[in-house]
Amino acid sequence: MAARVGPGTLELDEIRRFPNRPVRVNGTLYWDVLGLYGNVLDGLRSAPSGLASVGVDSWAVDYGLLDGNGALLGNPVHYRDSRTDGVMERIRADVGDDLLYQASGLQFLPFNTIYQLAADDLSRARTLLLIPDLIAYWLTGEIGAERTNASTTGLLDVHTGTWSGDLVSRLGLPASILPPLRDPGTPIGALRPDVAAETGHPGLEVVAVGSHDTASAVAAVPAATDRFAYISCGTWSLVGVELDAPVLTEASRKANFTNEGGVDGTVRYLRNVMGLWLLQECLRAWGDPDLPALLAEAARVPGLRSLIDAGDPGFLPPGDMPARVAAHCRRRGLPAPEGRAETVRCVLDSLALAHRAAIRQAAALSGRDVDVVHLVGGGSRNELLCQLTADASGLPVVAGPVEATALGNVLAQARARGAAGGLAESRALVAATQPLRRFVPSGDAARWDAAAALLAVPAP
Ligand code: LRH
Repeated sequence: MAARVGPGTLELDEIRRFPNRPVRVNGTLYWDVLGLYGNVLDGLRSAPSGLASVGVDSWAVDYGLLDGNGALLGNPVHYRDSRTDGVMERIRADVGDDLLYQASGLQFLPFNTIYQLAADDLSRARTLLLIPDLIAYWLTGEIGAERTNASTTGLLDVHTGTWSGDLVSRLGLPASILPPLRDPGTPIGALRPDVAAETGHPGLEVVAVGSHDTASAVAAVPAATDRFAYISCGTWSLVGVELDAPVLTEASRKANFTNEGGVDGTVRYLRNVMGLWLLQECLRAWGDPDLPALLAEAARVPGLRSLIDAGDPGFLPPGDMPARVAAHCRRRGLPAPEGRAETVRCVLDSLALAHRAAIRQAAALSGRDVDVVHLVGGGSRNELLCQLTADASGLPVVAGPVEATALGNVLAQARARGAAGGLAESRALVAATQPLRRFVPSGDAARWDAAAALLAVPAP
């Protein structure tokens, strides 16, 4: 994305879009990280000249390891790979939930970096770089760990914002592989001369942004006050509130809420909800049918009939999602969806219910009042999901911007150059310049309450 940012101006121009397809090799699921980097270079090559700076963000938790010469050791493994099966349970039993949560503030997800590292061979590793830091390293030659993304590893101390020596030693990890931390808005370095020559951007500076995509997305939520919940909705739905301080209570730990780092030292207090992954995997299983037509059909199907608990870890790995959705319904004694439209409706109703639960719990556990839900990211294009989320939560949903992550990324760069104001001003700029849609609850609260009560009982 190329952007133009200034007083009253915030424009994005899509330069290059490419798929990010995991590849299974010898039973392990990898990211094609060189393919991604090649596309980044192609994107830069197609970008207009005269850019002020560039920032890198990506999904969280995954990493590459470098050897002593700075070469990549093996291909980064996908967080949905099965190598972490059982690892989190073992570490939780060894170290204790209380210590893990009090130190890192992170929700328990089996793919958090700490559990991946425990399943990895670190014998030749000299440096650990999360994916955006790896791309920034290849672009500039500079090593570092951007803080918002580092907060998703499980190794960052939620109180100090520095690597937790305590956790690192308890887990027997080599502290020396953890790079120096850096904040969004700080310069990383200029493009390496060979990269500059190859892409045609001599001297272009790479600036640290909220390199966790969700941190950038939340920074671009067009909220006018602090009484908002957000749903950063794409492959995942990241649902929560923005706070000044972490919530580390036992109730919060048991509800599996996370305290991730946001830009400007804010806390992203949220839960990972399975998200549109459920739908994406259905579409993949069906050979990628026309989505708008399918959503229109799903909107006409009777709602709240077939329901799943979108938080069930059984939905994490790839593979035949329609069958897993149907089996889950049957286990609950609910009618299994028949056909594609019913399956899509089941997924979206269930996601809306998971959104509702996370919004209400985030508000209750943090004490933050919420009077509006901002749904940003690709999912904000899905009108049916936006309406169902308004209906389920009983709150107005403001949908958009679709490209919240890219906007948060460029706003962090603009702020570093004095071309944009602080978080509140940046949000006002997003609200004033980006197309947004408002969905109001349709007043069917009793049906949603009944459905929520039904799902509150765990599936057998
Ligand atoms: C969303 C996201 C999310 C993480 C997951 C691994 O893209 O970064 O915040 O939990 O990917």
